[in-house]
Amino acid sequence: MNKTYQQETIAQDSQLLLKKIENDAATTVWDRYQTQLPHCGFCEMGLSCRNCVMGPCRIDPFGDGPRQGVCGADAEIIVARNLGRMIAAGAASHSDHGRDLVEVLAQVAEGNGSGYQIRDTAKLKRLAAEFGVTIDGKADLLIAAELADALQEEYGTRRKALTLLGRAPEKRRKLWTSLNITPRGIDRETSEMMHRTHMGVDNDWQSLLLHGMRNALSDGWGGSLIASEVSDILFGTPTPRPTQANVGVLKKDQVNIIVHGHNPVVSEMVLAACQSPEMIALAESKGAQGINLAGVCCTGNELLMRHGVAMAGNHLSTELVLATGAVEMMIVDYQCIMPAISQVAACYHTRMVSTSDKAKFPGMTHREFHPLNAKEMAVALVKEAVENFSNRKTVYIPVEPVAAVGGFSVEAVVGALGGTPGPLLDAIKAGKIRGAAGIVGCNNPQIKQDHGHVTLTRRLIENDILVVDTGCAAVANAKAGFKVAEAIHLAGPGLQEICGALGIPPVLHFGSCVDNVRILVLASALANALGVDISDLPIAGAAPEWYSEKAAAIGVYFVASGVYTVLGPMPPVTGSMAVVNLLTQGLEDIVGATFAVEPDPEQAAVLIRRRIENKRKALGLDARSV
Ligand code: BF8
Ligand code: SF4
Repeated sequence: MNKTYQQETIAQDSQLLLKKIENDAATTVWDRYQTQLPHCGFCEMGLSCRNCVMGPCRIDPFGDGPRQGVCGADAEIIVARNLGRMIAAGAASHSDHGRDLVEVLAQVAEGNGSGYQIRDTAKLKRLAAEFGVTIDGKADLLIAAELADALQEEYGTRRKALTLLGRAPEKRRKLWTSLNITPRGIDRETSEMMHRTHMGVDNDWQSLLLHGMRNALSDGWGGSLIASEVSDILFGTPTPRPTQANVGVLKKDQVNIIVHGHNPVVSEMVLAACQSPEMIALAESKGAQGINLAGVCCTGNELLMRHGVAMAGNHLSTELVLATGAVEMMIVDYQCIMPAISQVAACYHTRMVSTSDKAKFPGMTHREFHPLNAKEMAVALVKEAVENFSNRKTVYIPVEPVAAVGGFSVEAVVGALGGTPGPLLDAIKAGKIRGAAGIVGCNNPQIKQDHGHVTLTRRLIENDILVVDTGCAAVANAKAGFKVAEAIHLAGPGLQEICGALGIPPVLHFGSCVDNVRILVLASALANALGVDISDLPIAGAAPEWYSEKAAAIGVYFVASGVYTVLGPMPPVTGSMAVVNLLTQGLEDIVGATFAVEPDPEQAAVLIRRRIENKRKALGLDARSV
């Protein structure tokens, strides 16, 4: 009973709440993880297949068991097909999220978007121009209508290339053309992956993996990029603003509402309702001091980026925040919401509400949001949450929140630099900043919560590598206190000097997981300014604690775009050494970047530093030995 939970997580709030949950006799993701051990070795290696009903089949990699499935698929084919389907699921998730935003944009344009509006008309016009929509003399809503139409077409376009590839460096685009992996319609690439991986279609593991890159690129330069851009148009392009992180952002004397999921369409409306004078007055009439909205996971990141809304936790904290007994309501949209979460909520007074027709959960009340009803629905939910305040029992908020700054869109970063990426390039050329790393992705109970993110980030910034982060990695780094200007004392002397002069932290919050495209767009801008390819830049990516299919898609579009990427957890590919060798070595000659897998963040930092110094050397810049 004296367990300290230091093996499960480095986050103090999580350790204390795990203890509380143990006393409350609820179970968490960590308990369920233990019940699954040992994991199936065939599945871990990617060697099991259930793509048809002649199976399921598995390949025995070591013993005298089968080397082929019933259809004859061998280890290479099965591993490549399984990886392909992971990428397809991830690309589909981001892209469908993007499509939902485009539909809201279309409704706003038609005058049906009650409560939604165009917040960034400059970006609306920029994106419209990229899609060939004429903007001169047109009203904003007409531009929005034509842009929404063009974006909807982009999902199923018959054209040979996605429009937003125009932002990628020319060398990269030529490379994609020569490899025949230029992404076409967003839906097409995912649909084609499902086709290729059906029994009896693509049985060449290399061509399957090439299509995996094409499918992932349709996410990174298509679905996710549309999601990020349209979110900015509808809700505003982020600018730096102060916020706070960890479970201490919950307030003992206020009604606490948590939003969980990914799509800002619901959470933005909930925020507006929480800020309405009527709702605040209602809360006060119930004895609360106000209404406190906080986020978890990526819908939290969306609100944090645009409004400074505080972040209660990342993926592995989503159940724990409920154990505070301080949450009146959790409102979810979709993705990364564990179906067991209502079981934890049932131990407390928290109301659980699902909002999307495509994401329903056991133990949740379903209230469907549409652009037409969103405003009223959000008010009704907030009212219900306020009324639930009186049902609170014991409240346990065991920590104080940590200060952070969020909101670093590419526009904000370039703005802070004086309007061009030039000063950043100068700092890189002068060696004050050695390079940059994107640290992204999830938590995973296989890895001590936040340990991978925080350790890797610490080592990189102390070696003068600027870190930009997204998703649950970004929340881990906020909880660790890396995201305030004062954190520059943790950085090496060069990074300290540059960040100090600009008044920015050494770790920049770039947003949610779809916002990984902001990293691609910034990398492209740097490469274009230098007249080189993305793969020539002293940059790297890392997903130290990834778990999801979406993270697989992100990793693959990073690598296919030329960004060397270090994964913490091993993907299920070790059943085929041919696939492993291609992903970790062969891709260097094909797309100029590879994956590495390194669960130890100290070693991952060495790999990234080495990569960055090698790229500096190749560019003729000074290089340190690592
Ligand atoms: O899209 S980082 S656990 S919350 S998948 Fe999920 Fe992973 Fe978090 Fe955001 Ni991204
Ligand atoms: Fe077995 Fe082949 Fe069917 Fe997969 S596709 S389950 S390997 S028969």
